[in-house]
Amino acid sequence: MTGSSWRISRVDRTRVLVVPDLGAGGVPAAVDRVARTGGRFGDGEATIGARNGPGEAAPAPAAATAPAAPVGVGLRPGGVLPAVVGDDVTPAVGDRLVTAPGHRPGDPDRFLVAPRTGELLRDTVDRTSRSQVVAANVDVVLVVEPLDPSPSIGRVERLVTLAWRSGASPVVVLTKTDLVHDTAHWLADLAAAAPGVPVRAVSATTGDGVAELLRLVEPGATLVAVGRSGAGKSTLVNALVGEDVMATGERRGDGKGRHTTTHRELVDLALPDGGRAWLIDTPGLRAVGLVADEESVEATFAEVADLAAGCRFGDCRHEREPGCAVVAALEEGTLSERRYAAYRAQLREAHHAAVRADARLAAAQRTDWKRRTVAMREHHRVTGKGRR
Ligand SMILES: Nc1nc2c(ncn2[C@@H]2O[C@H](COP(=O)(O)OP(=O)(O)OP(=O)(O)O)[C@@H](O)[C@H]2O)c(=O)[nH]1
Ligand SMILES: [Mg+2]
Ligand SMILES: [Zn+2]
Repeated sequence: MTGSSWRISRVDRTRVLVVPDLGAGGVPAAVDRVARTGGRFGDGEATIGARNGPGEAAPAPAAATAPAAPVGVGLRPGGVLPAVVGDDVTPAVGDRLVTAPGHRPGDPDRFLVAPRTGELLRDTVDRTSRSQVVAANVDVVLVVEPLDPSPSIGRVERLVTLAWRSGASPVVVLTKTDLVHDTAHWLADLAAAAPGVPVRAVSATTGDGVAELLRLVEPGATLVAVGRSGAGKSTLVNALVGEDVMATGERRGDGKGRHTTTHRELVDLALPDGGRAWLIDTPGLRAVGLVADEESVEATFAEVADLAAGCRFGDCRHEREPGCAVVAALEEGTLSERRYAAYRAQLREAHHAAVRADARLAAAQRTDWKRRTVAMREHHRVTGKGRR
């Protein structure tokens, strides 16, 4: 007998809402194996998937199963849940929870967070705290950017880097094609700003391009929509799902105003071929603080990284070094000044983020050391040791 697998669909202050998981094939997932150690099964390992153990009956296809109502699971003090492996974790939307065989719903201690395959991170405004997990276990990041008002190529480049960093694949989705005349040139510009990344244009109003986008989705996949407020993320989620599952905002000409979506939410997505997938809607990002590394920046600027391979010096900074292939391309005009500047800016930011992360780590270690020193003094006071 196996336990079951769940996904976190929403995180509230004191609890998370969980829904039954769909495995790799988009069918309900069971926990293949949970190794028990002593009375707790937190020390062992769990593998999760739609695959069945030997001799087990195949689960019913998800298409035949109505999406079950979410179940509330209380959080532990500090807003954490126990993990399958290691310390308690702060849960994120998209996290997989596993339950042991014989689990009774409503028994919170029986839910354990499975190891994440990836995290979509954003930098927090408060730079002393760590970066925030926007979503966990994501396969595809939909970088949603409106065609009206005009797209910001820089914002798309930053979100694409964020996506690469998460271990997921980005897809750029240009929304509101019904409001503009010329989509073709934007499609070309954005394709050049994200080499190797699919770029699609849709209108949720007319339904244009929605079916084509849906066809890209693989059964069992987890998608997350990110982008500025008013980009049309929730409207796109509703168009893909074919039902108004998320509230959408009033359109304002200036694109400003209050954020409509205020929480992250995972919804069930029925695919045309009968499979199912997951879709996470998120609140609009005010500014995109890059939590990036050099590799994810170089994935976004793949053509610049290719050029850099031709520089005379391996540690070329592409400034004034002789034999620099990047500067040569700039002079020839095959690389644009804008693209070059954006590449340099992202690299700089990735470097600063790394330095900040190191500083945070050092600060955390100092705090821990202080705590232990205080605890040690307390101990001495109580036992009288070392106080003569
Ligand atoms: N004409 C047109 N309007 C659209 C389209 N998609 C979205 N909108 C409008 O744009 C406005 C913002 O859409 P939302 O889906 O709420 O935007 P959002 O990205 O979810 O915004 P936040 O939740 O604040 O982050 C709404 O008034 C939508 O009706 C589209 O394809 N065409
Ligand atoms: Mg929204
Ligand atoms: Zn160079």
